[in-house]
Amino acid sequence: SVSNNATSNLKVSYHHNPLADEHHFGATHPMKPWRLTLTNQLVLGYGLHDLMDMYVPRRASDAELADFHRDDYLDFLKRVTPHNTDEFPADVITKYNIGDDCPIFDGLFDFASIYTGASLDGARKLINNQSDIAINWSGGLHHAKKAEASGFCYINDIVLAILQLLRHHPRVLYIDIDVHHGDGVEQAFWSTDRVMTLSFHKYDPKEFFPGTGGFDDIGAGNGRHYSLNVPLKDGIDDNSYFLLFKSISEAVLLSYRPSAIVLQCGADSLGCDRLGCFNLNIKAHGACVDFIKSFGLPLLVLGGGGYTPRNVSRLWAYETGLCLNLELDNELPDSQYRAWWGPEYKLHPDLASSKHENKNTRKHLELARQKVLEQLRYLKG
Ligand code: VJV
Ligand code: CA
Ligand code: ZN
Repeated sequence: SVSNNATSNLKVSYHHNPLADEHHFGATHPMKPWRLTLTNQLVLGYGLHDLMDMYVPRRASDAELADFHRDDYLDFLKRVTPHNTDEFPADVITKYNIGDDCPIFDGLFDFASIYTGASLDGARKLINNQSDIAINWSGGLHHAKKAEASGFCYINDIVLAILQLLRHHPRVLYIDIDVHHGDGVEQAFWSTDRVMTLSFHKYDPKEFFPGTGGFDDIGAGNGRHYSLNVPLKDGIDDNSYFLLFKSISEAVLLSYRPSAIVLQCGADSLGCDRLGCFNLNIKAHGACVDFIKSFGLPLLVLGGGGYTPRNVSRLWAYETGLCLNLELDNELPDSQYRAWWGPEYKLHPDLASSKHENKNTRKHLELARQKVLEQLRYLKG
């Protein structure tokens, strides 16, 4: 069912604790951890598990979480349950931004320590040179702040993984292709030049979450010019996205010269996503991952958003294949969950025919590119 294009001598590791899949944000909440079960079904169905090191990582410890998050916030997350939420003062619930986007659900702290443990495990394998590419589809929760939940994210596994990488790497590049701005990661490294953050996202401060990530979001102090943003409009298509991504990320890699890369692969930038508004097909999203992989640097590949589970699982299985230098067969493998991918049962359905018209003019895209390249002229060293 798979065809090998090149002899892959890359060591790829896959970090997943299936207990993550069992958590529920609420019946109609768009974030569905069981999309990870669908992803794993395809990964196993295509036989990819035989080609990678498969790990079931331990939970992140309290001390590990405290490397970024504030103790009072961690204590709160650890103690709060759907049954005792009322016992906490309303201003505490508000302060930590608990609500419709970030509800209190059963096993919330467990869920957060599980997905974070997997990102930290991936970072460790990269540091020890046991992996060239480490994958954690349950991670990539880029909105969480030091002492606040935000946009379905409670613990920022990305920030914690980058902090680990910084113990061994002088410069880490963070790239975020989720349709939302990677604000939590940007904010955490706002004033350092040891992490460069680059996010591509839909930008409309009044209409689209989180409202940050304009051209002029560039960092401050030592980190000035080390936060890069590519604000986009509705409906961007495969060609314009990939060409823009390629030219910007290539320039960034050549100027910044990181020694490790963290790539957040949010699947909500695909066409037909329940919350997204882009028009990307799986191959174009994957081409971005493949392009970053071609630089041959230690690479931590993370999940993120993605609200149409059948397509999230298609994308992440396909991208797992790309990490292994494989181009997966368009015919989906058999599995007990097969009905989810009907009626076509293909890996590559047409996702571009969605309801979002392309509002990105060539002029806007060229401006976006110019604005980022301009920042690179200021880099030190
Ligand atoms: O747009 C917002 C904030 C509001 C206030 C809260 N209401 C529920 C929605 C509007 C202004 N939040 C965004 C958050 C998006 C988070 C994306 C996360 C990631 O992909 O970047 C990384 C994992 C938003 N968009 C849509 C919703 N919230 C939404 C939340 C719900 C919902 C339907 C839509 C929460 C509960 C339920 N339905 C039942
Ligand atoms: Ca993004
Ligand atoms: Zn998102």
